[in-house]
Amino acid sequence: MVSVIEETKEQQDRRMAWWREARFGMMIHWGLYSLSAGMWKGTCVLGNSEWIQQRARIPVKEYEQLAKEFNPVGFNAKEWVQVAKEAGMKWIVAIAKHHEGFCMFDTKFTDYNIVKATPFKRDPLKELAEACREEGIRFGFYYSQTVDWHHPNGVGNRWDYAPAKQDFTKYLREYVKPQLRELLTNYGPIAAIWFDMGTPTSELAVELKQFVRELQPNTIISSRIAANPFILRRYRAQSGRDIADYMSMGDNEIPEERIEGDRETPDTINESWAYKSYDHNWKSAGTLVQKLVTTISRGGNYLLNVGPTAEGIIPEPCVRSLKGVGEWLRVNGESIYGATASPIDIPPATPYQCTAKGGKYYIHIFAWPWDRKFKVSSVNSEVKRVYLLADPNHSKLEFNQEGGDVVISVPDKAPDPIDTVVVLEVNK
Ligand code: JFZ
Repeated sequence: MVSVIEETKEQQDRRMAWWREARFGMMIHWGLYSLSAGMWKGTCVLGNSEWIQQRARIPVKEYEQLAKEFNPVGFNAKEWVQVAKEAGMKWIVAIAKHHEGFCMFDTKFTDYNIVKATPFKRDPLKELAEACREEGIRFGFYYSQTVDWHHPNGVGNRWDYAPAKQDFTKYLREYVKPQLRELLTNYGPIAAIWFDMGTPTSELAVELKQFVRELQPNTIISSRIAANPFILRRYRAQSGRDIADYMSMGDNEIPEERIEGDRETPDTINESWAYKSYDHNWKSAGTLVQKLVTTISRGGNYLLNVGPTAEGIIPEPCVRSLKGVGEWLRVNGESIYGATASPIDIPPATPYQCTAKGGKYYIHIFAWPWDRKFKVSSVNSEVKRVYLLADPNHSKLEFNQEGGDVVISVPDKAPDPIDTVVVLEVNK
């Protein structure tokens, strides 16, 4: 049994402080699958486009040919970081290696990488890490530590390799760990590592965590280092929470109610993580703001994904929606950054959410009352003052509190139809 570097709660709280303040981050799914974009030999392949090799059982020899065509001349790390910054996002998690096994960084441990195998010959992870540092955005990466459809000892490719002949421990110790040493040595401070789909044994998961801690003690690790959400769901197996720094929800999963502890919801803007040429089901800025607020109101961070094209362009509908989220956050960011889960009970399907910080309850109104009277229930503190967050003068709104019910006199029209924030200053 590998011994783990023990850490006190105070030490972990110090390490998690930026993450608990940040609340809203960007994930970037980009790889050879961005070139196939959900199509193979002219046929649509259903599901997440980053899963196309598995969905279409594409032999490695065939799939590898994509690298020869991958040349994202439109890629500009500064522009991507600017999109995140203007959206109000505080950290970026970019794909280093996804299940396809193709490495989006310069590595000595395989030639199946963007510098050696493509006409592009640049290291986008290096450029993104640099651009993030310049803009004060924290940088992290996604690394598929178990599922690898290219590597002979990786998990998941049963159409080229016979599982019985595969040696996962050899793959982890002679390939994964050496690559993690490159990633945790050559790209500056790594704020977070997003492992995925779990590690076959908790011993190996602990070994991996120990290895990361030795190289970068402050890096934040998600529960998908140990837990495979699919298996987790079926067998209620160990959650990986004890090995990791926070619990990763399932994809696009926002909990129905408030849950204690550090957790994160990864979400897509359309219905695929990677670029999918025919998936135009883009979420609007309004929908994204309400999902962000609801996630935080229930105790989580919101990690929102973009899937750039093979040319290196973030699709315009994504940029537009993210711009709208940024505009809302420039007015209402106080109710999000560093805010905690709702201190008041909010039954599901209630047209408002609540976040809290420093003796203030931020009531996020998604549906404005027709009668200028807005009621908030289960307010478990005495309310001293009520005002609109967007009102620079914070002029007080009339209200009446009877027990836990607070009825507020609000303006005729909603100052913000997406989410108007009314602040309740309460006695602690
Ligand atoms: C995984 C990846 O397979 C997928 O390609 C993407 O990278 C996503 C962020 O993570 O997919 C999952 C992982 C977990 C669940 C669903 C999809 N889950 O818990 O339901």
